[in-house]
Amino acid sequence: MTRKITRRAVAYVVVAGAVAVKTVTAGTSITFAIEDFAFIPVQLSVKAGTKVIFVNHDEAPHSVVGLKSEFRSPTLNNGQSFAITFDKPGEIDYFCGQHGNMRGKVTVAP
Ligand SMILES: [Cu+2]
Repeated sequence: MTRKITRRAVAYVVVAGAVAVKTVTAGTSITFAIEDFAFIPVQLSVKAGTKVIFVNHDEAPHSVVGLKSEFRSPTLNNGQSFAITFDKPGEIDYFCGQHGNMRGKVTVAP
């Protein structure tokens, strides 16, 4: 007897250790948490045109800065958010302006 498995999800999350990769479809938005001095998920693959919203859940202030100065958020205090739409395909590494060891990466697919 065979069993057919149908996957209908348009978004999926793969968690391997501390790395979570999330893929979302175009024209949508996705919210990221900044929590315990980390970006969650730390890696993201999106279709071009996806809006990404970063929300700081920590008491400490954080920010989101493109490694090659692609973008820079203002300082985000607890509960504040920053939204950016990724239109151009490519890989964007980013970090926290207050804590340089906080890193994340977005891959933008065409
Ligand atoms: Cu930070």
